[in-house]
Amino acid sequence: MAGAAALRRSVRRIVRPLATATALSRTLQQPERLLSSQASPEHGPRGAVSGSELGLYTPELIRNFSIIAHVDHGKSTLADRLLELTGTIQKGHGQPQYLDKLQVERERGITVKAQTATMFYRHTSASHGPDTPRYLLNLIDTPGHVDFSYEVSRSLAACQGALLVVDAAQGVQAQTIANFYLAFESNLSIIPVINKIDQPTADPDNVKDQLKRLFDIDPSEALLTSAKTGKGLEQVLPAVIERIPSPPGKCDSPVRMLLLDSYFDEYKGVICHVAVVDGALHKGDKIASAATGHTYEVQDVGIMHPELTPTGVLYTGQVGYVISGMRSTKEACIGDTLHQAKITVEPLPGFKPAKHMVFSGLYPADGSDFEALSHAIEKLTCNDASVSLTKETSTALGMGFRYQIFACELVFYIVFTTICGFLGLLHMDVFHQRLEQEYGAQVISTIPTVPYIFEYGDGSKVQVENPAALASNPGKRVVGCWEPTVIATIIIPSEYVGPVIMLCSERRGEQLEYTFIDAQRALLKYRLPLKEIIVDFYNELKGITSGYATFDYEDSE
Ligand SMILES: Nc1nc2c(ncn2[C@@H]2O[C@H](COP(=O)(O)OP(=O)(O)OP(=O)(O)O)[C@@H](O)[C@H]2O)c(=O)[nH]1
Ligand SMILES: [Mg+2]
Repeated sequence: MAGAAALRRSVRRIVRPLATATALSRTLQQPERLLSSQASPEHGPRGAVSGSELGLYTPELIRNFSIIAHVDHGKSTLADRLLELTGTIQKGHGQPQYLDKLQVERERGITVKAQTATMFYRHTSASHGPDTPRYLLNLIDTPGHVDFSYEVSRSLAACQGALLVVDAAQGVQAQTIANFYLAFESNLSIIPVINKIDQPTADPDNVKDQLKRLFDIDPSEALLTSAKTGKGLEQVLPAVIERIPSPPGKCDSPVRMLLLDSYFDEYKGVICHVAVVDGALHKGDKIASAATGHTYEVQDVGIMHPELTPTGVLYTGQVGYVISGMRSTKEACIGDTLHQAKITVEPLPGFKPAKHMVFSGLYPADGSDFEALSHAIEKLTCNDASVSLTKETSTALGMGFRYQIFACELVFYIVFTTICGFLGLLHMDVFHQRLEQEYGAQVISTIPTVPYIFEYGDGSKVQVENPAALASNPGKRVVGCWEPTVIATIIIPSEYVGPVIMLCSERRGEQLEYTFIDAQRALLKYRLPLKEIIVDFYNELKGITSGYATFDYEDSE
């Protein structure tokens, strides 16, 4: 963990000057319809927003922010309240955690996919008098579970700030730390929000101490809220406007945008989520992909308000969607730079590719259904690009994808297996559930394995996910073998430290850190072989700590 001095140096708490004179004068030109939309939500569900209205929101009047936290600390509920407060959705309409749209999210009560929503908000500050400026705010609700931290890091690339939500009763947990550092390393302005203050066991002062001790966050910066009762919520959006910088970017340059996410819609085709960094994107424009060089014509463009809302244009600093006739999500490389066709632009930094931690073979529950399963897997991976697919064949008997070959009067079964790489066990579980619910495919999967790397005497290396894939007689000597390891962060009440240290030692763990984050709770960091944690480590950890442990891990490379 970075030292307090480094943190102090780097944790930026940017208190933005209120809107500049230019921004204010532009705001005053806004039509009355726009100025009044907060009170009477004409930008309600599916409320139309025209391109000329959008054009009034210059970068000084835009704020892009994510909501990040440990699992269940109330991110999606807070997002609901902010959407209601701005009239983007109607209070009491729709389901709680509105942005959790997948069936699997609703059933499990967790977010697995980051979701963007654009809101319009009039900032009523005493310094503005009656001429209160309106702002365009892009909120990204992110998942809290460790398996989906890739979603968080992608979301943060479209933001200049983040609301770091912490449960007032549970305090800082393992993913609070992981997500804080993701935001911190992306140089975002971080606004701490201590949520669930309505709970009888809430102890906001203790949480403030933890934030100070762990992240050097000044206690006076923390906002105290209850997303359930609505208490304290009125401070959130003013803080977003005042403390988060507006997006940088050149309005008069050719369009350049970052491709954040994509999914396939049966009727509309591939829908890309983009953050416009420079210039403006209009319907009918010709754009090109920096990764593939392919060119496309923009057929539809708009914002998520909170559903797809066509505007015909997106301006510098805005986040929205583009439909451009891509036939498959494979053409929409996440992290790619899309830009005006026929010109050369500097590609944006993009993202590190998702790292697959767990591999498992998928078989149809009904052995004859392999084609349907193959089709379902292909379709689902169009909407979850973080799953890797490898087709494997072997001549063992099995229930997998089978074809009969008659030769020399013997019957061989060739087993066709789809080996899928997942970001973690929950990701694997969610993928299975989505296959079943969205595509009606019943699957059986093999016990998850991790990839091993073997090095031969001639210097060549091979990575295998399945021991059977390693040639038994390769004709050269194996001189080295590596297994993947992770850095695990565990937060536990101090009385459980002994059993947890014992568990980590049994699992071949190497202790890296042991500190106390307050009088009652300890933080342990271990380097652990990935193989030791993928099947039952978390269950055992929960068992020996009466459910109190929180656990997060990241690839140790
Ligand atoms: N008492 C109380 N409960 C809350 C509050 N905010 C959220 N909750 C509850 O906490 C639970 C989790 O809320 P979510 O909004 O789904 O949490 P989340 O952080 O989005 O969860 P993930 O996306 O799965 O990480 C739900 O049962 C909410 O009703 C609050 O301020 N007070
Ligand atoms: Mg959520």
